[in-house]
Amino acid sequence: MQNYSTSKHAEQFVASIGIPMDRFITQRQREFPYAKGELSQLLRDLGLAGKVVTLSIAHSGISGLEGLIGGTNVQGEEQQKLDVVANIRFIRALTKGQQVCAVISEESDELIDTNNWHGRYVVAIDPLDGSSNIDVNVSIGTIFSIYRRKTPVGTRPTLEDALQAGTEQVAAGYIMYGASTLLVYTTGYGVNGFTYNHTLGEFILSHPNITIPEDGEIYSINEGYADDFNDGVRNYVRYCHEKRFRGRYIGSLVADFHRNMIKGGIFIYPSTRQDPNGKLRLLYECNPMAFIIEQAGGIASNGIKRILDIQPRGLHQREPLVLGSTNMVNQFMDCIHQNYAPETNSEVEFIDF
Ligand code: P6P
Repeated sequence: MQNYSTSKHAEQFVASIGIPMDRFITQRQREFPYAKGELSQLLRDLGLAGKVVTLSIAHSGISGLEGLIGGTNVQGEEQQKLDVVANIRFIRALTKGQQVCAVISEESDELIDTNNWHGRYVVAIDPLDGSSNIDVNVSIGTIFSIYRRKTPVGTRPTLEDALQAGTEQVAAGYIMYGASTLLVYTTGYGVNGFTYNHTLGEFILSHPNITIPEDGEIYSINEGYADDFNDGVRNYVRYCHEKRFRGRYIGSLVADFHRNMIKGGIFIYPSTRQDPNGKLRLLYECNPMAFIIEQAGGIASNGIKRILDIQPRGLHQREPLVLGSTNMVNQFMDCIHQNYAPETNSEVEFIDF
């Protein structure tokens, strides 16, 4: 995967604010000589589902869609009514679009076969991340990751199509449902953000070629788990206190991530007593956010490995996650490694940070 985010190539494609996402995608079709428009269609399908979910969220308080549905998902997490609605909407949009042969969803235990066996793509998705914040009107989001299938077109999709390293992503993005609905995505040629115009019913380019400041003063970590932190994490948090950095933690990954990418900052979800491998899922949370942050000029790691280099072992595999401004992540890694003796633990997949 080529990283064009900081190259001249990406700057050549900085389009003008105000153009519709459809025209932006078409203009950049030239970046994908191998594609015949399927990826563009796939991005439009995701945008369509995002428009529908925007309406569901906006009216949830008056349409009885707030609150718990009374069940749990495969993760054992309580499902909000809107979790289920969003899952249905995105799977239906991807299925009808016919570009996707399989979906990995936070809300579904197994790989979802869309019966589009001629579809050339696979999508990993968290249909509505941070949904526990719906009832208190905090920004939440959809996170997606797009891969080309590995198995032959026309055959049944398998786990080989799903368990691909993050470096194999052809696109990744999120839709944040907040003060405005914002769709941010990358295809490996920089990061661009589109604001939903309800009147036109279109996503309009509002944040061309997003780059993260290499330094920042915002740190995002749930200090409620401080007693679980190892010495390295504890030392870094102490460093942030000494520097009088600003603690900002909403408990909604998309919102914390987006703010830190725009302003500069670091997001950390370490291993905790409850989640020894970290809470966030590799395929549909860590990988897409890692692809985006690298394309914006930042870093994403699990404490020892680049997130995008991790070979997944399971659909819902969790990883510790640290990502954000280069200088801040490097300072964090210094704290972690000062408390780590690689020669005694070199075979581990990640530092238990
Ligand atoms: P905690 C939401 O449930 C989520 O998956 C992410 O959006 C968020 O960053 C994280 O969990 C918050 O977890 O344990 O701090 O409440």
